[in-house]
Amino acid sequence: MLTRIDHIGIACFDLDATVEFYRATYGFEVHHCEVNEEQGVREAMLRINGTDDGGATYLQLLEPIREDSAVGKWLAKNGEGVHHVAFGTADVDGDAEAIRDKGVRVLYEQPRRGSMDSRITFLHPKDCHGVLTELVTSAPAAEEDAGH
Ligand code: V0V
Ligand code: CO
Repeated sequence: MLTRIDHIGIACFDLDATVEFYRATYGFEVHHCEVNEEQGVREAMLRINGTDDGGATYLQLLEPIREDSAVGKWLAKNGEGVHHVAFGTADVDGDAEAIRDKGVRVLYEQPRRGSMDSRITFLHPKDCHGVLTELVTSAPAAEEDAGH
């Protein structure tokens, strides 16, 4: 079950400048920063608020590290802006399967590694009324699942 918004992914050309904009304008601080080689991004998570399932809601600022990455291609075509919306779930595997059964293209056969050791998958934007949609199980929720 999708229970919350985990993050909004925002594509930018210059991560440091964009981080500074969010800090100076709204007071949002960087909670976590990493390079995800597989996804071709350098990213910063700005934590907006915690949630009662141990997760949180973030803004995810994304700078491509390769022109041919998903974010690099998107930026070249569209410029900076909102790139994807991510819903949080305790069970990304089950929810992805259920959504696939409804005829929506799930881009990965198995969830892959996301920010902060989360497990993520994506739904094709053309099947979601133009919105690239991500499903996320955060690391604490993933550990609880494994313990059950
Ligand atoms: C592409 N399209 C989009 C879109 N990206 N529409 C809405 N939002 C987006 N972000 C549209 C595009 O305008 C085209 O429509 C069509 O889809 C095909 O796009 P394309 O430019 O030919 O590109 P493709 O097909 O090579 O790739 C598109 C997909 C790709 C969605 C398949 O971007 C992908 O695999 N994305 C998932 C991975 C990802 O985005 N990683 C970066 C975030 P027209 O022009 O034909 O009408 S990593 C992340 O979020 C992490 C690590 C995390 O949260 O932890
Ligand atoms: Co994301």
